[in-house]
Amino acid sequence: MKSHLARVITIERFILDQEELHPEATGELSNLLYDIALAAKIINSHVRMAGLADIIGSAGLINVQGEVVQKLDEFADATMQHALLRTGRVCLIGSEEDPDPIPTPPGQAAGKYVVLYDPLDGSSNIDVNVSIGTIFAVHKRLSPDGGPGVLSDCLQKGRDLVAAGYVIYGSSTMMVYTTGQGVHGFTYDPSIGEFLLSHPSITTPPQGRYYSVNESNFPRWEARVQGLVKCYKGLDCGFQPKNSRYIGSLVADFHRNLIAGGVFCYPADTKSPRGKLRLLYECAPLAMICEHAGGAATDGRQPILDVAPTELHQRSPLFIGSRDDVLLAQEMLAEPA
Ligand code: P6P
Repeated sequence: MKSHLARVITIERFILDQEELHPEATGELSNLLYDIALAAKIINSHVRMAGLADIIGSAGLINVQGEVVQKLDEFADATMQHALLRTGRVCLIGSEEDPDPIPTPPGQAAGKYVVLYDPLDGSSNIDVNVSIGTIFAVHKRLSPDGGPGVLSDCLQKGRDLVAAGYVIYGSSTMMVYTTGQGVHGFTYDPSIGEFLLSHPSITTPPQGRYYSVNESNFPRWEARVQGLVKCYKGLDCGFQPKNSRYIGSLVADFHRNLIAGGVFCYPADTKSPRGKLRLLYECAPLAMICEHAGGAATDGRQPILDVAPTELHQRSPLFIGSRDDVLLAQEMLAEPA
């Protein structure tokens, strides 16, 4: 029977094909992306078991599993560390779970990359079976090769990222990444343990169907933000009303808007004056992906990718998604208060 299947391309094959477009490439970034894909497979296997851990644990079959579930985000962090620190490809990693950057272990050569990540964002949603995600950002080190990485290697603008991506553990598990050559999505096939190319060259619609924001924060927003959200609702501005979709898990909200079109907002408010989300390993990598898919991302004053970081865990307001919807935010928030 003639197969109508398109050519099956694994993420490893795709990364290699992309590398061949760059004769100057050494293959180190390719190997780093493999390392992250492997970590994603391991994290995925534990996320998928999370719901069963109590049952298995109570049967005494896998006590460790139960412990893993209580601390699944710590497990994800440890998995990313094990996948990255002993490869000779990174000199430093920065994790949402750790107050300071983590250097390569003694005796391990320090590589030329820095990886910043949130190992399991939205982990508070695990117990209610809501999609969660891993987000990662890759910079080239600025400090001299061979020596230990330093904090300033982490504090680089998103515009200088060499790669960014996320894994969404949803109805299926997907890995989406960019190295600046388009945004590509891979769906995990557990029967063969491979991420298969399912969404080549993702582009996001210039205007979105959805707006995503935690409306309970409305009283704490400044008036311009309140006005912007009313516009998204089709009030006061004559714009087509958007549907509200808010999952409360950044990667899930971002991914839906990337594919279907939409804008996600986490503004600053009186409780979180610099916003809630983290610049280096949440806002910046998603902003790189979004811009390379034709979208945009701002903190309300400037593009997220142009923000100069000063702290590893600094927060930022975030408006990200379909280009026209984000540009409206930039226009309305730039107006005098
Ligand atoms: P709120 C999850 O805790 C998270 O960090 C993001 O994944 C999500 O977008 C945001 O917080 C939700 O925050 O205040 O609306 O519950």
